[in-house]
Formats: sequence, structure tokens, C-alpha cells
Amino acid sequence: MKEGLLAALRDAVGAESAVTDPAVLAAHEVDWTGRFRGRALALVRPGSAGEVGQVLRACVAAGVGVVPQGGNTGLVAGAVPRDAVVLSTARFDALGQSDPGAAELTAGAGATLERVQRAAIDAGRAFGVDLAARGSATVGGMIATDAGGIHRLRYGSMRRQVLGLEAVLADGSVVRGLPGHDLVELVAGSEGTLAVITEARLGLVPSWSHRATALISVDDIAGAVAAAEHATTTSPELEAVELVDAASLALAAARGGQAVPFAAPGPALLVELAGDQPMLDALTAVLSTLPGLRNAVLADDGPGRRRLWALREGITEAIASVGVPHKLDVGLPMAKLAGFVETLGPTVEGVHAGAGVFVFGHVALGNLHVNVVGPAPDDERVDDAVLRLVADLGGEVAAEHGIGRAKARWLSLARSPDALAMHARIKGMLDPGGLLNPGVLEAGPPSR
Ligand code: FAD
Ligand code: 2HG
Ligand code: ZN
Repeated sequence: MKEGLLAALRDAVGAESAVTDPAVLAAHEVDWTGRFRGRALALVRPGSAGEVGQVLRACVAAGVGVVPQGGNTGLVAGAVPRDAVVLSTARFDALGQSDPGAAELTAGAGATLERVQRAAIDAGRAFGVDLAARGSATVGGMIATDAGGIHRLRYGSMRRQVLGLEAVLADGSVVRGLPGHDLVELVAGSEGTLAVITEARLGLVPSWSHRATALISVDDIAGAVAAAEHATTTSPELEAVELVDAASLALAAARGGQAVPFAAPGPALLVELAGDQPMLDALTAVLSTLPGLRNAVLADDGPGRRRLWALREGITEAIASVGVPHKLDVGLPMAKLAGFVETLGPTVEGVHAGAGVFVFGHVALGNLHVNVVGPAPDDERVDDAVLRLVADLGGEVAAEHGIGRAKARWLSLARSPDALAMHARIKGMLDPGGLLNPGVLEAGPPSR
């Protein structure tokens, strides 16, 4: 660590909140999957926007990078430090309602999604974004990645829930809004490269009294896509339509100690409706119109629904238990989804014979999660082959998880040179030293 920087950090946040103990740093140097590792020079836990500003000024003066870190559940290595200071938002955990009657609440950037969800329920509402990492993922991280999740179909991604925010720029200035521009739009999805988010005002959605969930088996991925597309046109109460391929279903079931509920192997769709009256009849009506449905298991009680959801939400943990995954979160035009999944197997096999391939995700939005287990963590050949296949099909190489460091090399497949140049100009204005999350959202050499 550069001489004087540690002293400046201690001045900024207090000695107990500026840590260099390797045993403490270890958990902050590796991502959730264990695939990406780096090195932290120190971990700081500021307690106010002013302290964040002091930390940033000290790092900029020393020419040292700063990596904002919330729950460290990100899946593109965006919070993994490379010889940088980790700025943890753990102390920004306040939650409250400034106006008790309003459908909104104020959350510190370090508040977890689960706490936000509970606070929303206490206020007689719900929060519009939900994802399986809810116990650890934070408001700041979710805004910075513009997290999607299982309810995006109905309520949109994280940026749509944010009514306002407070952010600290690299020069230490604290902003809460912009004249003529939208601060939320600027910061959401910027992955910690433009500002550190310290607080947000979050809009809330209705809290539905009734839910019904179905896991349906279909013949193949084309059948799943057709059913998912059809489902989105059927009911205003549709809250989730998720794909689980046969491999993911078998793995999540085994890991959760459940039997796969269908006799014949194949992909499944999880469909959920939520509304203010019993939903089972409405769900049955939706299912009766779906093309290609082979079989279905329905539940409208808590334990039954949780068992079905475990077969979808348990996939990420289940895959992590069999190896270090290569996670490829991609978006495709609906018309290309089935063809993509068909080509995926041979594509991966051609690069790494015997690799395990799992496909699941937010199929109604064309957003699939391809997980590959087998290649070594630093072997990027599978990533390259799959992302090029996606780009060739007119898809997005990054859908809801962001670019981070993991996909920086393929950024030029995602955005045009003009778009990258514009991003570089914005970055240059707000962070001239390039010290806010260096390496994230920065294009590597052109990929083709
Ligand atoms: P971190 O991992 O700490 O950071 C993520 C990025 O945000 C980094 O670039 C970091 O520098 C930046 N950042 C963090 N806090 C701030 C801040 N205060 N200010 C500025 N930048 C900041 N993602 C989805 O989109 N949909 C899902 O359905 C989904 N499901 C998941 C399920 C599991 C089991 C897991 C492990 C992850 C899942 N994720 C999902 C990914 C992850 O949870 C999200 O990306 C989440 O938004 C990350 O929040 P975090 O607090 O952990 O952020
Ligand atoms: C999900 O939708 C998450 O479950 C995680 O985005 C995806 O593990 C993954 O690849
Ligand atoms: Zn997802």
C-alpha cells in the first residue's frame, strides 16, 4: 500500500473501519462463484457520504483504484479488487419511510434486498425486484448492476424501482439529482465505475394476497419458448415465467432432496400468477391455452409453491456444488432462442468435451443463463465460443448481470465503437483518473 494512503483512509473512516488484516480481506478478494480472485490493499467501511468522499479523494490522490462492494453476489467479477481498495457499503444499512403513507421507502446502499422486501411488506406493499441472492445482495449493488430477477416481466429491472438516489463522485462531491438530466439513469447499470451509491428512494408495488404457481413440462426448448411467449399474452396477473432445462431440473431436484416431478426427462417452465383473489382457477385457465404442455404440477399454498420454486431458485447453488461455473448471462431474440440452445451443446462440446451445460432463466424476456462446468476457471475458450454464438445470432452478450471484469473482453461485441467512445467520454469527465472500479466496463482489445 502506498505510503500515507492507509493513514488517510484511517483519518477518513476511523482505524477500526480501515482494515488490512489478510484474514478479513480474503472474503472480499474472491467473487461468489470462486472463479475470479484479486487482491485488496485494504477494506474500508465508511459510515456517511462525506466519509465516502474522503476515501475517494484519498485514493485518487494516491493514484489507487477503489472497488465499491455490497453483498459481493455479483456474477461478472465487478466487485473483485485488483490491487485496489475495497469500499464496503455495509454500514449504509438504514431503512425507513420518510412519508409513511407513500408507496416508497428510503434505503441505504448496503441494505439487503431481503430487508427491503420485509420493510415493504411492513408498509403494506411489496418490492418489485426479487432474486435468489436476496439475503446478501444490496440496494447499491442492485442499482449498480441494474439487476433483473424473477419479476422483471411484471415490474421491470432495478432502475425502474429507483425514484431518486444519493451518489458520491470520484472527486468526493455528493449529488442527489441533476438539473435537466436523470441521475438514476446515469448511475443505474454503471457497475461502480461512475459513482458510489450511498442511498436510494425506492418505489413499491402492490402486495398481492394470492399466488399460484405451476411447473409444467414441455417437449423441448422450442416448446418452452412457444409456451412462454403465449403465457405473456394471457394474463395481467402473470408475475414470472422461468425456464429450467432438463439438466438444471435434475440437479436442483437432487440437491434439494426432491424427486423430479415428471416421469419423462425434458425442460420445464415455472409460471406464477399473483393477484388479489385466489389464483388457481386463473392459472389453470392460462395453462389450458398453452401450446405443447405435457404435464403440470400446481400449488397455491406456501410450502407447495416453495417446493416448486426450489427447483428454479436452487439451480445456482446446486451448480456451485458440482464445480466452478462459467456463467454466461445472455439475451437473444425470442425467435432465435431455441436454435441457440440446440447449437449450444455442440459448441461447448467442440471446445471442452464432457463439460456440463445448464440452461435456465428468464425465458419470456429472452434472457437465458448458460452455466458451463468443466473448463478451468481461467480457460476462456468456452466463454468466447458461447458469446460469439450469441452475437452471431443478434443477441446481447450481457443481459442482466452486467459486464464487470468477466466480460470486458467481449464488450465490443455488445456495443458499437461510437457507444464505447461516448462511455469513455462520460467516464473521463466524472473520473478523470480512471480509479473508480478500474477494468470494469472497459473494453479489452477488439474481439473480432
Ligand atoms: P456486488 O456483487 O457487491 O457488486 C456488484 C457490482 O456493483 C460491482 O461492480 C460493484 O462495484 C458495484 N457496486 C456495489 N455496490 C455499489 C454501490 N453502492 N455503488 C456503486 N457501485 C456498487 N442478478 C440478477 O440480475 N438477477 C437475478 O435473478 C440474480 N440472481 C442471483 C442469484 C444468486 C444465487 C446469486 C449469487 C446472484 C444472483 N444475481 C442476480 C447476481 C447479483 O445478485 C446481482 O448482480 C446483485 O445486483 C449484486 O448485488 P451486490 O450487493 O451483491 O453487489
Ligand atoms: C438467476 O436468474 C440468476 O437465477 C443467477 O440470475 C443465474 O446462476 C446464474 O447463472
Ligand atoms: Zn437471472
